[in-house]
Amino acid sequence: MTRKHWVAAIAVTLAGVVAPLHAAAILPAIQGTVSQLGSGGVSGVTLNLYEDDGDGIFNAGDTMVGSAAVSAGDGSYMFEGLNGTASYFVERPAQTVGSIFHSAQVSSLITPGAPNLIIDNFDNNQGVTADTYTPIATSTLSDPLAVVLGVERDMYVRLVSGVGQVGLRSNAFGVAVLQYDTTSGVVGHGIITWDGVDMSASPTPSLGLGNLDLTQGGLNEGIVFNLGIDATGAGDQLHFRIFGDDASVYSEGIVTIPITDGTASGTAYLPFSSLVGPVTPDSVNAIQLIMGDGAKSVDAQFDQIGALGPKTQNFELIPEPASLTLALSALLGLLGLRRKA
Ligand SMILES: [Ca+2]
Ligand SMILES: [Ca+2]
Ligand SMILES: [Ca+2]
Repeated sequence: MTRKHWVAAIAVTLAGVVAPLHAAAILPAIQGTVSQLGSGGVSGVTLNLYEDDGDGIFNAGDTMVGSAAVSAGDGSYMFEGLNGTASYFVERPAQTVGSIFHSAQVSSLITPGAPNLIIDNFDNNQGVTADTYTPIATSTLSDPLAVVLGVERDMYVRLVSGVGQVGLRSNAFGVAVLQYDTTSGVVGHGIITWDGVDMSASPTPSLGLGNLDLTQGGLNEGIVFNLGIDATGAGDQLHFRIFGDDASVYSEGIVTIPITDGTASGTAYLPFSSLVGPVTPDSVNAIQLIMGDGAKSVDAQFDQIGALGPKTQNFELIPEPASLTLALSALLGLLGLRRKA
């Protein structure tokens, strides 16, 4: 084994060190730990965050975001409240730590708004329309090839008042979004349910998600929505519900839909800590998204919905060549002794 291989082997082992748990981050977030070969977390290390200019490469076009972070006593750091549609690099600039100089290290491209667990990305065709003559309409679609939690998406729409239509359509124009709209003067109500394969779009969900852990063992701390509504729907809210072992008991969080040109170009985050009710996100058997109460002539779009947590980026301080040679000499010396034994 060459010297280089020894260094690689040691680095791989230490990269498996898990970052300590923190208080819930303001999502989207990037967190991690700065550690050193042979010891634990290192405090006082400066880290910079750069937003990529869109080429995916760390270069002069990228913009430093905010002020630098400094690793805490346990070596941890965090950048939070980031832009969910942007991608970033974390740079540990060249600096002297203790009495040892370390040249710069830069992370790979990180997209902190990307979900770890996708509930739905609405990339298959499904649609349902209620009108004055048929005020309630439903649709249920099982699709093992689609990215839909529990394989099946159930749609329910109801025309509450007015003369016209209420519709829910997924991937209607060859664009992988969910479209919710009501015609002029119509108040409507829409419910999307993910409750496993029950072939029923009843507003009362079945409980078929198999005690799903939306947190993925603590990795995720909330739900990310990519969505938007046009100005006539200003103030319209989305209700997100999770159910456990009882179809009449849920926890709920409310998201105000960002105003866009009506496309899903906005983002919103719902921390699990803001859900109100007895159902916890680590054991979920049904999920519902409820929209449309109140506003008239709504034109809203929803893109990917999923669970996310802070992305982790750890740094390991590697000794510079002068001190590296010393460390390797010591290691190879040990190896030599072992071989003789
Ligand atoms: Ca760049
Ligand atoms: Ca279902
Ligand atoms: Ca159902």
